[in-house]
This record gives sequence, C-alpha cells and structure tokens, in this order.
Amino acid sequence: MPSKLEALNQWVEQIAAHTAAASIYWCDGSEVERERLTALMLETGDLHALNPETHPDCYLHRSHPSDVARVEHLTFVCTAEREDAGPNNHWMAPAEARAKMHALFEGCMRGRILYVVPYCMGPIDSPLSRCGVEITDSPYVAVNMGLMTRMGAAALARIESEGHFVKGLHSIGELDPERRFIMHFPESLEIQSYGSGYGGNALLGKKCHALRIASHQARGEGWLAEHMLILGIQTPRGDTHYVAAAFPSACGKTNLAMLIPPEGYLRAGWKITTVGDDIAWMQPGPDGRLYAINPEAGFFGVAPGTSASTNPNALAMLNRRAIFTNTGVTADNQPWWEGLPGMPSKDWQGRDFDPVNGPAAHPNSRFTVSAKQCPSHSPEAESQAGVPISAIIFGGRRASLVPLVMEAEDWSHGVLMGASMASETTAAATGAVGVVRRDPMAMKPFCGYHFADYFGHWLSFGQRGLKLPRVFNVNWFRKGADGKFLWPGFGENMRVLEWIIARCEGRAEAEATPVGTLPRLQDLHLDGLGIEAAALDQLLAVESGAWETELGEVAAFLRELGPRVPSELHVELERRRSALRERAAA
Ligand code: OXD
Ligand code: MN
Repeated sequence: MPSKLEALNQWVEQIAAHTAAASIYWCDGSEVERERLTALMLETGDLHALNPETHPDCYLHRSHPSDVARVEHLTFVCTAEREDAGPNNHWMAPAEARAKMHALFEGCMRGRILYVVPYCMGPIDSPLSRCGVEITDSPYVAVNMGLMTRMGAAALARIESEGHFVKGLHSIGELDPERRFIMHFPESLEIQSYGSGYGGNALLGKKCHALRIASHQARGEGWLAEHMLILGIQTPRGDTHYVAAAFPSACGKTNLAMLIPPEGYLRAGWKITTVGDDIAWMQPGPDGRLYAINPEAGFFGVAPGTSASTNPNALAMLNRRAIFTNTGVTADNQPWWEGLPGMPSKDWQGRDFDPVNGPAAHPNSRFTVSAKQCPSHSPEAESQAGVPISAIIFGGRRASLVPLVMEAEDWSHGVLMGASMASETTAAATGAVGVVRRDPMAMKPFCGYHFADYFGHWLSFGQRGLKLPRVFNVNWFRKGADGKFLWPGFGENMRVLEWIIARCEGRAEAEATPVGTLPRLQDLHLDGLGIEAAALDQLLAVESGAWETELGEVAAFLRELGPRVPSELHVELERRRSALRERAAA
C-alpha cells in the first residue's frame, strides 16, 4: 500500500472502485513527476508548449469555454443545520448533497487515471499549517497543486503522523455546466467538486480548503482564515512591518503584494517583500500579536492588466516554469493578454484573433507559478511561526463615496469596516460584472459559515486581551466626474502604505470623522505625484449625506443577516450613524 495510513488507503480504494478509475497514481511532488505529467498533457493536448526561448518550461492550457471562472451559484456549504451555513451561502442538506454527488461520481473516472494529491497548506513544519488530500482525475489539477501547495511526499509524511486530513474529491466529469457542483462539508472536513476544471472550483487546496473549510475550522479553534494578501514593508530604519489586506477577487491583491515603491522611496531605503497574494491564516502568538502564514506556495493570478507598469515583479516571474490558462498567444508563441505590448495572434479559445470575438485573453485568464520565482518573495513566507501583523487593510472597488484611506477607531470599529465592505463585481466569478455588492472582509464567496457568527468571531478577538493590528480601509478605485480614476494606484499606493505604517508607529497625524480617521493632505507624501488639488480633496472627502445613505444600506444588510448578528456590531453602526447626523446638522 502506498500510504502508512490505513484510513487514507481505504478511502482511495473506495473512491477508485466507485469511480471505476483505470488506475491509481500517488503524487510524490518530484520534479521528475512534474515533467512526466507535463509530457502526458502535451500529448493529449491539455497543454501547449510556449516559446522555449522566451518562456522556457511554460505551457498554455485552454479550458472548456463554459468553464472559466468560479461558480458561486453551484457552490454549497452542507452543514447539518441550514442556519449554520447562513444566508451568505447556498445550502444543501448533507445527505441530499452526498446522494447527488455519489450519483455523479459513479463510474466517472472510467478510462482515466485517479491521482492522489497529498498537500500541506502552509510551511511543512509550521504548527499553523493544515493538510489535505485531493483525489482528482485531472493531471492539470495535479500539476497546478504542485505549484500552489507543498505537495507530495513531505505532506504525506505529515498526514501519516497526524492521522487526519481534509478529504477533497474532484472530477472534471463531463465539464457540463448542468452537471457541476462544488460541495463543502465543513463539519466532517470534506470537499466534493464535480464538473469543472477551473482553478477555484478544482484546485481544492485554495478557496475550498484554505478559505471555506478553514474559516469554519478556525472559528472552532480561535484563529482566522482570511482572503488576504500579506506583505512586508521595510522602512528606511530597517524595521519590517507586515500588513494583511483583504480585497475582493480581481481588485489588485497580487499587484499590491508585489508593489515596487516609487524611485524616491527606493532611494530612501523602503522595500516591499511578498509573503502571499490571496490567503492569510492568522493566529495569536505568545506575545499576544496576530501571526500570519500564507497557506499557499504559489500564485494563481489574473493575467490581464499584469504589465511592466502595473506589476513588473509578476512579469519577471512569468518567463519560466509557469502555466497560463486561457490567455492568447503571439505569432511567435508567447503568452499574451491585454495590457502587454505587441499583438495577439490567437485568442484564448485558440481562434485567430479577431476583435469582434472580444479580448484575446479571457478577462479571468490566469497564471500559475511558484511563489519562489517572484523577485520580491519574502524568505519569511517559509517561517514556521508566521509573521506578526501590524495592520489589517480592507478595500473594495468603489467608484464613489469611499475615501482613499481611513483608519478605524478601534477593533470593533475595524470589524464594522470589514463587515460593511462592498465592491463592484469582477470577471473572477460567473455573473454580471460591475454591480456593487456587499462583500464583507472580501469573504462573501468564501466564508464557510453564517456571516453573523463570523462577525462575532472577529469581535471576540477584541475581548481576548491581545495586541491586535490597527485596521484601515482603502479605495484605489475612486473615479472623477469624467469617469477616470482619481488615484494612480499601483506603485504609488506606497504613499498610503507609508501613512499606515506611520500610524502604526504612532508618528502620523490624522483627523477623526464619524466613519473613520483620515490623513489630511499634509499628512501624506504627495510630492511628484502630479495630481490636481481638487482630485486630492475629493479622494479624502467624507460627505455626510452620502455616508448616511451608505450606512443605512449597511444597516439593512445586517438586518437581512438576521438575529444572529452580534448586538455590538449594531451598536457600533448606530454610533457612527448618529455622529454623521450630528455632523450634518452642525
Ligand atoms: C481568486 C479569486 O482566484 O478570488 O483568488 O477568485
Ligand atoms: Mn482570491
């Protein structure tokens, strides 16, 4: 038997029999294995080799055109009690979900190899890490899991010594949107996903395990599993502060995590290092601070818009040993997407590029690459203890209202800020794009339990006598009357990070408003930015009337979540609303 853990062997045997898999292959995570699976996929057409001179060891995968994004409407949290999944999740009774999935999986791997993919989310020797095993019939998933997690022999050894693991079962099935479901059973630490080969639906370590299952587990165990990047900010004095930031999908988390400071900052000695770009697991350490690990080992980033001006670090890590999914290609077979120089020759579906068919790269086309290839990769990403978090940042894509940056008064206010987050939807999920929806802590698609209980869990950290991070809210996406962005974003976001760090160090001035504490113009370093004074005023304006409307909507949103919403959150919100009314009346 390939594993020393009888329960694992039995589960694999049972799934192999039920799915009628042709054979079983246990992944060891070795380089030889990656080469073998890659060769196999080149033969079957699952992968296409890219230009070996410009992009050695890089491949293109074209997914089924109906399988290009996460499918929130087909994603379920199957808790015994419907209420425990909350109105923020689709719910199905566990027995019904199991029966449905049992029927779908029956015989679905006939003629296919069943891959057993043992993985560890987080550094292999960290007590904060957690392990899982994904069974899949997709070699593309196996190879991507090899880049995105600590996958293979070392993970299996940890699983064998711990004796438990998250069970993930995946089949691409027939790739039929009518026969597609992503089911989570948080109470028994199981995931079953059928009918999709797309990242978030199929790479089960990522959204399914590290967010939906882990958030549920974290609540029971007193930690946090969050949709957050983690970056290190080294100041000219040589101290490094770590910051965790939550933004909804496709709102620039990868760009912020890999930010290169403007020239003047570099000269002064500022430096940004990248610990993670999508997920943070945070736990109080012995000194009472929150310590974070990035459970992932790679990046599954959105390709379009990634360019030499927006994210040079990402571009530098993508010229070798990477997988591209649904990008276009140039005539000399380099991966291509909107935002890159040059011209596409073929679009993401492999057709000759014709603008009447839309963009060459699918708006949610992706790259998969090992985090170690990123020039700003932090060695601390391997730290067993994690990194201490000085600030938590929430942010959304809001064309109006929300200022460039503001700070919460205290932890409860910070939780309210996170709970009130809203953002315009993007192409990362199937559905309408550009509609403003409430997305608390950027966890709307990923929280594995009732949002009201989740807010209560966040608030409970405020009662544990911890040295908690300061909490901020940012908005890089505010637009002027002409529809253009008011703030240049990308590297210039360093100016906002500098103020945030100065606040953490107790060095920066600010002005309190009912919705948060804002820098005044003179508190930000804006030299050389070339933004008009009127635009800057607008970026830092808090308009009482519009905020009253906004907080009224937040109140309605919290009411919709029902009686489980902690009263502390309602009280916090009402305090802000009455302060706004007083301010307007003054
Ligand atoms: C992602 C997402 O893929 O949030 O990270 O959709
Ligand atoms: Mn994400």
